[in-house]
Amino acid sequence: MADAVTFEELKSGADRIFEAFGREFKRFERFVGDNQDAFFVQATIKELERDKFSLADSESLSRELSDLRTRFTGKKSEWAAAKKTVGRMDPEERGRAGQYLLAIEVGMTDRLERARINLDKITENLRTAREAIDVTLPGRRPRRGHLHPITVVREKIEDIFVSLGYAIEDGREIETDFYNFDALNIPENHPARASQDTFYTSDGYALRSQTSTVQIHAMQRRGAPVRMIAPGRVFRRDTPDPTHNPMFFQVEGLCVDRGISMAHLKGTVAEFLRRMFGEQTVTRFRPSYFPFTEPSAEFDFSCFKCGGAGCRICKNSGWIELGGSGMVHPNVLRGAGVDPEEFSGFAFGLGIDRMVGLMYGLDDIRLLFENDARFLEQFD
Ligand code: FA5
Repeated sequence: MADAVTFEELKSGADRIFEAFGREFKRFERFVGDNQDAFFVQATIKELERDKFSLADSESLSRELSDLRTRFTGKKSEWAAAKKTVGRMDPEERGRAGQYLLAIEVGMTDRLERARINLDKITENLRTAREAIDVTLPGRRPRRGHLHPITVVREKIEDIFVSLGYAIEDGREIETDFYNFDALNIPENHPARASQDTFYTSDGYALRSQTSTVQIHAMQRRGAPVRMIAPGRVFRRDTPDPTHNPMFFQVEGLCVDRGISMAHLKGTVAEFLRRMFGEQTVTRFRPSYFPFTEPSAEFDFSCFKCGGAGCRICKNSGWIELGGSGMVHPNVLRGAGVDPEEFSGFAFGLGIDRMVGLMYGLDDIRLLFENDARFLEQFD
């Protein structure tokens, strides 16, 4: 059995704890007040506002107050230990000791509780004040977004072709080798696969390297005749530079019907470019090669800036290269279920990003995908 404790010993221990409490509680004293009194809370808030006391201050004080309560009156506190010593006192002293301790304890808990209630009210008030809306203030104007320049140009292209009677097809960005290459007359080991090398998934799919894949889907689904354009994202293993991105946008066009000839192709592309860049625009075709068209041609248009005289945009040539085109190869028609004896068609494809670059005078198309608001906001 531990040594007996005298009343004097217990009293001096309790007094010491109470004094320590008094020192630490000093900073909360101003919150004690009379907890029934709303005026006290309002007056204290006014006073606190003068001291630039914020909601965050009030919240952190509440936490500190709760810590103080635990430290001084909690189960593991020195105070709780002191109370236990009453049991080790002479039974005759216990009553006096109990009363003494109770008086001090009430002195602590009563002040802690009043300060807590008032601090809670103050926190609540400050929170309401912060969330209050001053209806007399002018409204904050919402910032309106705007379309990305690629979307603006894509929509313009779509409008023109819709007015020429074309449907708009949504392609898929992940394709099988069949749609990306085989169906476009690019068998395995054909050198054209290398120039359009793309990204592959581990389970045999590829990110499409051109929108020409949609030609096949469109013919398989709609049969012939068909007239459609397919704008969309394509991917290539190209190293980024001012005119190349590994991800960019193309628009594919396809027209299949009875008796379609190269003349229809030239007329359609020329009309599209006139509507896009103005009546005076001249188009030219140069022989080229694509595995899925025969004959094939690349097309250029007269520079919209200098009208063909030569300038920085057209690199003094007077012409701007835009895309590839040709008559759909009979193998492609056949592979997509269209009889090449009955139908013929033309197709063309162009890159939107470079067109946007030319139209907006960008010297680097990589800027289009850097997501820098300072750059994009210029196209509002
Ligand atoms: C093609 O992709 C063919 N599918 C076009 C076609 C369609 C021919 C239908 C015949 C019939 P080409 O690889 O040349 O062609 O690409 C077309 C356009 O995409 C280019 O003129 C260029 O504007 C754009 N382009 C190509 N690579 C990039 C790149 N890395 N970054 C940005 N634009 C690119």
